Amino acid sequence: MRFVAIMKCLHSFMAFPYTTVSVSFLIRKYSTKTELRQVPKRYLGQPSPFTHPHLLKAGEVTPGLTQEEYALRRYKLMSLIQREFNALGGGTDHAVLFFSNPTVYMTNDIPFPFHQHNDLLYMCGFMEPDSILLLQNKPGLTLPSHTATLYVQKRDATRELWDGPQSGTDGAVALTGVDEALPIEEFKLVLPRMHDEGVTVWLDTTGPAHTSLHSRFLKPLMESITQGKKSVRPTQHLVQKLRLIKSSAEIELMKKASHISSYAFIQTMHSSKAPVDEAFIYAKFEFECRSRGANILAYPPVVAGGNRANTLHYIKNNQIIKPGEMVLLDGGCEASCYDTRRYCPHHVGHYLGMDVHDTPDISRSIPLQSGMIITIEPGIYIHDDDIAAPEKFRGLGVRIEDDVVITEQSPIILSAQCPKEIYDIQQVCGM
Ligand SMILES: [Mn+2]
Repeated sequence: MRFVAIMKCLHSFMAFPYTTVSVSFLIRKYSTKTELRQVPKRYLGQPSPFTHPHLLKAGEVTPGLTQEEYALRRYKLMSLIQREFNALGGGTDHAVLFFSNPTVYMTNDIPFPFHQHNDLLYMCGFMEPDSILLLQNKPGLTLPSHTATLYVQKRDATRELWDGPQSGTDGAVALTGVDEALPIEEFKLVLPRMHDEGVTVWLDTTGPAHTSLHSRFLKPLMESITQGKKSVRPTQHLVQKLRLIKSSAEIELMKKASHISSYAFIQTMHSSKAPVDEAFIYAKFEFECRSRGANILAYPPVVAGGNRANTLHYIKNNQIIKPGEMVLLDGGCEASCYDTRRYCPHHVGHYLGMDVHDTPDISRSIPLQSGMIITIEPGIYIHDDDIAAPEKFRGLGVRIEDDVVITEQSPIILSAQCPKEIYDIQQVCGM
């Protein structure tokens, strides 16, 4: 049995310690100072430097990413907003909103593991559901000077009994370094301010991330905005512009993640001998990733033996791989294909980051820039009933994905350690 290794799950491995690059000098330059508050000495709704010192250093919000880094992201967003708004003209009051994801339930009251909305996560690192991040200009001051307020769930003993500790307002503000954290119920108090003439509301206009928060808070706001002819502007293209270019700290995270996933591929190849159940390879790959510090596989991997590799989203992973068959192992999932060439129904690359298909609205035709991470993933897919193809190639699907950091000098190939040459794969598989 041969394996074709495809790496594309780097975004999901974000929870491990590593060296961070300080950007505090930039913060001082922009005078967006963050004063380090004492994180409460108790469990929060997410790892903190107090409870998880093996994951986070003091001042880090999420592993490897400091309060300064998050503050700089917000500063850069407000700068982009200011620039865009100057070009359009208009008032001076701005409110920028980011909604969390809701908890999604598998059945009745059993929740799936919570995944935060990536834009809110990118802007402040807060990982609890039912929360809102509000950025607004300071009264009388123009952007990018602003205040950041998190609206979070109030701590509730009954809820904590069932769902575990919550950060509360004190935990949220100390961990993330935003200016203020308030109970989510108080968000309704900010609505009257936004009702005032001249407030421009910025938010992701692609659809409600959180339907219940949306109907509680956003719908009345949007209705009043429409009536009052106040303006609503989209943020998604601005956030994607920021997320496109990775910081040194983000690149370090991706490097670490690559080492873990390359090692997981090698271990999985090494210990899988045909005949073998696709489920075994799935479980082995996940085990090897998670046991080395990976957080979670964000999407079900594709483990497709033989002709099943031609089903691009094959995730059933429940068939026996026979001796002599190839298997395609894909650590993530794919978006819809747009390239319709006969044997390569797939793009040859995309941006990579917090999402497998990161910053999807950014054109793939723009020049490469330092700090981008892209994939290069040539593939060939030949169905078993394709009589135009030589018989020996029918029922074969191969894709090899490399993940590449663009720098001012040579590119860094994050997936370099993953065996891809036929000889190397045969060695690892003991063939
Ligand atoms: Mn890919």
